Amino acid sequence: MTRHAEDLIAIETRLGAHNYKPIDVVLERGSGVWVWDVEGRRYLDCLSAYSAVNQGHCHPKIREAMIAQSERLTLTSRAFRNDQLPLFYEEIAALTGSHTVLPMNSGAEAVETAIKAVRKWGYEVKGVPDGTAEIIVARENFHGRTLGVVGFSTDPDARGGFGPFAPGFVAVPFGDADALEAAIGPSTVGVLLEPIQGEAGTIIPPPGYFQRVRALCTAHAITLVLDEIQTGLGRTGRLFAEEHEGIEADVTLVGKALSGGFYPVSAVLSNKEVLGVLKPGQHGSTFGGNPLACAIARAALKVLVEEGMIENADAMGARMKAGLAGIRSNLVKDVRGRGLMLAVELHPEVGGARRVCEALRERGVLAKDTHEHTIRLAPPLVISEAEVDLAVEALADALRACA
Ligand code: IF1
Repeated sequence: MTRHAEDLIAIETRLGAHNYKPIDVVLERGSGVWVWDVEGRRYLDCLSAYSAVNQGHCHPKIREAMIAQSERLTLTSRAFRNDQLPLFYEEIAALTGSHTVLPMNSGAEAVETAIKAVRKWGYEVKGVPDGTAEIIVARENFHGRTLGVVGFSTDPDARGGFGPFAPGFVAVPFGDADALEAAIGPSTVGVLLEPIQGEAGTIIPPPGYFQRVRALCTAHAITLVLDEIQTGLGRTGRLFAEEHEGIEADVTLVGKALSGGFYPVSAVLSNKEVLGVLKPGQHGSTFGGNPLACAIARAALKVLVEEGMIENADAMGARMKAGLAGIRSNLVKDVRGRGLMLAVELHPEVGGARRVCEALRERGVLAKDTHEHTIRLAPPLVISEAEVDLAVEALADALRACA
């Protein structure tokens, strides 16, 4: 007996914690850029699970790798070695030019790992007095939901009611290199930034910002950590968003699309100096680096590169951005983004991006509002020209309906 959407939603409402307010579409199947709800309606997914399914839903080659590995070995813990982890290391290091890799599961865990490593590096290598390490972050940041991470959020919803929090973080306006410079002190060990702020509304910093941040970090012996959990792995039309800025981070965080959406896999990519401070017993995770995760991540990276998804994101992103910019609607205030990480910001008096997302859903396109006035558009990187045009037309029509 199949259960209807209303029944399933009612169960969720009755039994689940209400820490989300999803659009009321109950999905049961996905393939490439398409997802289907329990009533058999098809939608073009323009969220990609917040960029975790860059490779498209249920990519057959990743699925194959997952099934094959699940028939052999799934979990050993790091008490023993497994035959997939070294190959994952080898392949991700070659692809990204990293010297040391530390595998975790969720994005927030990768962020926590980086904070721990950078602090320890600060004490042991930089020589900062014990217990004083400071990390500079950006206002309106989003790096996950753990206590350590929400402690340096500036979003009242993300942090309100959850304190007390760990000290050692300083928040400065994103995109303002002078403010960042002014915040540097003798105990500054790290700077942690998103290359493009996602949750804040797809905020691209002014040209030259990251070049100055990079130079400041180098001059003051500060570790530059870029959270590429959302922007990385092809989303912006490059392997990493840092390439748009012509800089290289000291530590890069990846997650989400590292598994193509099959399984939580994240990693800290770094030079030897920073991750080198972690010695046996000082950090770990039961599931981090397990053979199933590694086999999935290897396949996810392979298809991303071999199937030209990064180049496609660049080309289709340009097409989509031009299409969005061409929408004639006085509701639209701004269209911005890089590659397939795009956003349409509405004039505040329109009455909310949520309404437009509901109208989009009725037109067979799924997108998510953020910060009330912004609609995020981030389809899987395998999207075609015709599908880009379809999404743009649906948005134009939804905006007409909401006008
Ligand atoms: C949710 C947002 C996106 C991230 C960056 C780390 C993490 C994320 C740059 C943590 C996670 C998510 C989590 C998801 C919503 C989502 C999100 F709207 F909240 F901001 F993508 F835009 N760094 N982002 O974007 O990774 O621990 O979740 O694996 O529902 O909270 P995680």
